[in-house]
Amino acid sequence: MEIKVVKKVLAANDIMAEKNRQLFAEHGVLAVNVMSSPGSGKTTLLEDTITRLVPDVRPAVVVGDICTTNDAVRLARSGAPVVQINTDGFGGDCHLAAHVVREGLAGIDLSQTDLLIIENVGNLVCPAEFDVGEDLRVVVLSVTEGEDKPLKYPLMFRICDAGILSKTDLLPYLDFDIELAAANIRQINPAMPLFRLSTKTGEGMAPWIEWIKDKVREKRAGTV
Ligand SMILES: Nc1nc2c(ncn2[C@@H]2O[C@H](COP(=O)(O)OP(=O)(O)OP(=O)(O)O)[C@@H](O)[C@H]2O)c(=O)[nH]1
Ligand SMILES: [Mg+2]
Repeated sequence: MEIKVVKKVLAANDIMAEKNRQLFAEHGVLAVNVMSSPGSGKTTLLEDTITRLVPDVRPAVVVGDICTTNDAVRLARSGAPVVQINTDGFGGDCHLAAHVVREGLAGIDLSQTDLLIIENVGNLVCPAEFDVGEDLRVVVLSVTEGEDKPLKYPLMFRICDAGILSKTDLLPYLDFDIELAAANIRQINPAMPLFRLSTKTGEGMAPWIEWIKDKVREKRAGTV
């Protein structure tokens, strides 16, 4: 009985995700869902990414957290339109569901947007299970989290289209084996492009920015 209820929830989510996907397609907007554990550096990466993309690309952000508008305040400094979603009001969900993203979209003019970034709630498990209608999924793993996380939380790494190994400036101070982490990710998802970067030093940011710009171009051309 309980399984039926869960299936029903996921089926309802999939229907709304498809509606979101259609909306993004109508506007030629590339939607990217950025996911990770809490604190791996999503917002910091997005602040830097937006600054580097403007004015070639017009980004907007829907950001999910259980509580606070901290991330929206940080992201809004870039000048991009930002909508904060707090899941605290409806049970403190540990992920963004498709209908929740849809509500957030009411605050964004998609006709003036090329790239919609969805910063999901910090969690390496639940967000992987909810399609929100995105074109691409990106997982961020920081070098302070341990090389084994892709093996322990494989679904997230399996469903993503790109991976980011963040905070590489900290490597000299840690025992983290970045080659082992990359190999573990490849074990789960052999074809996934991997970007190693630090927002603190800017090292490794350029290939990531080029990748995103290429995807925006592909979306405009209708090939994503
Ligand atoms: N050394 C270093 N610290 C970083 C880097 N990127 C982010 N941080 C720090 O990591 C901490 C968490 O960064 P956030 O960007 O807030 O992480 P987040 O993934 O958005 O966190 P949640 O939204 O709460 O899940 C902050 O103190 C950042 O300054 C980096 O490249 N190097
Ligand atoms: Mg954040």
